[in-house]
Amino acid sequence: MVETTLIILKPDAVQRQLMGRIIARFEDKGLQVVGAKLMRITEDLAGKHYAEHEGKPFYAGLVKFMTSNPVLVLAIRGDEAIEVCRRLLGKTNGIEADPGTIRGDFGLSKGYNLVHGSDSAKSAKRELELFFTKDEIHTYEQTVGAWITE
Ligand code: YYY
Ligand code: MG
Repeated sequence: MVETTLIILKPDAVQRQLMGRIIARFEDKGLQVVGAKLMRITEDLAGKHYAEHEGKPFYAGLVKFMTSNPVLVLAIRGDEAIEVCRRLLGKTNGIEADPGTIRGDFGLSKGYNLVHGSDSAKSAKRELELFFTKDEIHTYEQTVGAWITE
């Protein structure tokens, strides 16, 4: 099923100039970028986005990190995009993430782990609505798509 998911290239990815290489991972896989925005996340938005983690020991540091510098927010579309993107990201902790994944290839940290990806259809819908208006998500035909999914 074709899905759209929210990906955030976190402040460490922007600072480390890894944006192009990380976007290439999704494009190489055959997924389509349908929304993109460089922005500064406010404390309010970070709180809404990470509401499920409120009260956990890492929460304050996480909000501080996510609001500390600009991020690149992406809407990514494709067949089973939510699950496929989560697998492309790898495990939360860069030390445990498999080589070949974004977190496994570029980081050694749990907190500074470069990318966020929605973890379910429900999360994807909620998070896309937090970061994008409807007219910021672009549907466009990609003719090469016929050669990626049968
Ligand atoms: O979905 P994912 O990003 O892989 O992990 P979550 O468990 O949802 O945690 C969100 C975010 O919080 C994670 O990407 C890094 C940070 N974090 C942390 O700093 N320390 C932890 N013990 C757990 C998560
Ligand atoms: Mg999560």
